[in-house]
Amino acid sequence: MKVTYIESNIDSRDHDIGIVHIGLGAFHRAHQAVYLEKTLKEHDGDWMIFAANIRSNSQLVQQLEQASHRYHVVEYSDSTDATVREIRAIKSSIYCGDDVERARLVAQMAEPSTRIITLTVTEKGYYLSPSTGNLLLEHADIQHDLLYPGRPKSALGLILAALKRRRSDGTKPFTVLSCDNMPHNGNRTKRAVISLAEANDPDMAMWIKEHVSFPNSMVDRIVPAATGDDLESIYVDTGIDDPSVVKCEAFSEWVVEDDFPAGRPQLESSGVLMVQDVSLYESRKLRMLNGSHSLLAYLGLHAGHKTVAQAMRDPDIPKFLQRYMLEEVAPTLPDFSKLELQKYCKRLLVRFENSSLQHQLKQIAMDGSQKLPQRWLEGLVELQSISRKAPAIELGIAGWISFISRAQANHEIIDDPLGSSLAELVRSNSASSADLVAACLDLKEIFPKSLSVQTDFVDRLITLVDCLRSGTPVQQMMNEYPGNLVS
Ligand code: CS2
Repeated sequence: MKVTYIESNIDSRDHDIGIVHIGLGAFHRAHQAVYLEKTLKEHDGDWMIFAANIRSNSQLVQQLEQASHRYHVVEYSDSTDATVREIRAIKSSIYCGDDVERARLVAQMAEPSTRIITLTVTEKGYYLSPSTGNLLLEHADIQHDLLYPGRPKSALGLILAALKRRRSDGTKPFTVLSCDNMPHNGNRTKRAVISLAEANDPDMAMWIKEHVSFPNSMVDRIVPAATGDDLESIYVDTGIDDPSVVKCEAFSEWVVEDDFPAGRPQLESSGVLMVQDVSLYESRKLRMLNGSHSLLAYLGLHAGHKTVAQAMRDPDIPKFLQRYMLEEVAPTLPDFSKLELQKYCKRLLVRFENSSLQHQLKQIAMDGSQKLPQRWLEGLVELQSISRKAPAIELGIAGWISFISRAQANHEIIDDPLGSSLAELVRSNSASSADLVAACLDLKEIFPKSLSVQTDFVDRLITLVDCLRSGTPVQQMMNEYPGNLVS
């Protein structure tokens, strides 16, 4: 393997903290922190990161502390080339396992020098109904933050507490930048924070509406969760022995709406695209990349594959993905030319083939209830409104239904915030595919009502679920559907 090593030249004594990040996972370390690393290499400025984990992983924080927050990102172009980057953009980190640590985090967020809060808390960390985008006021974590606004646990509650502090201190608000895979992620975060405030402090809600900016952004880099085996193979490939190392693909993209009243780092210099409106980039990425990923996950697992690259070696799968992207996503993206989308699709297929990543399909299959609406369902409704068929999306939905049904039958935990209700739903309806499909489509949190009343659509889904559950090879279904299998 040809390895290129890029050293960091950041001296943390030269830069103060300007960004508080919540969600110190692999994605943050391999995406935003790399952009900041590149920016700080070229420009002065107090834009180092204070990174917090509010859910899990005290071990990572300890490891980073022991290494003075120096870690490595290994970018694999393919199986022959890798670039190792030394990263020092994170100045400090915290694991918020209790109220004392959370108070420390809020204090850092309330510091006048903190001008941006960034988030990678995954879709479920926003406590929004995936289908309507409304705040889940009944959720236990939100109930907790409503009852104890001075001791919040959720990212939303922490942001609200810090904004209140800044307001009463007379400090200008920070900008809140969501870096999660949701459509209009900034607007959604704004709605979530304002809804939380409205529930017990309407005046504060109004203040946020008027004064706080929540730009939308599109983030893209494939960063699989690292396992023990990965650490071993990274060591073999690159000689890097670092417990906090992250591996990812070479490709990276970040498109951000340029609305940072409190100031921002010169992110353009590191390749970030600063734009007025991110929505085009966002739908293309969510539907083409993430939509294909979810197809790979549910149908690839069904076909017996474990990783994305393995599934891509199954000749029927890339052909099917290409059809999905060009025939079922492209018509919903009229602002891009056919050629642009063909190129984007081709590039994605190459990215998925990267066998060094060992990207587990199981990881992508997680949290389906949070992902399906923006990846497939919004597009599906748009296709239906222009009378276009969506066989790949329909097979994908059937794949998800059979995935949860298989998991329940095998007594596996369905890794999803709705996991226990999904398991219960499968338990009560598994005798008949028709009942199972009806009960799934009835899940208002996920599926728009318009779907469950279309008898043709429902019938096709029942047939597909039946075939998957009775062992019809998924490759055969990809090739036959919609031609022969159902009319
Ligand atoms: C993946 C994403 O796990 C998933 O759901 O689809 O994490 C994907 O790898 C990234 O969005 C790529 O930018």
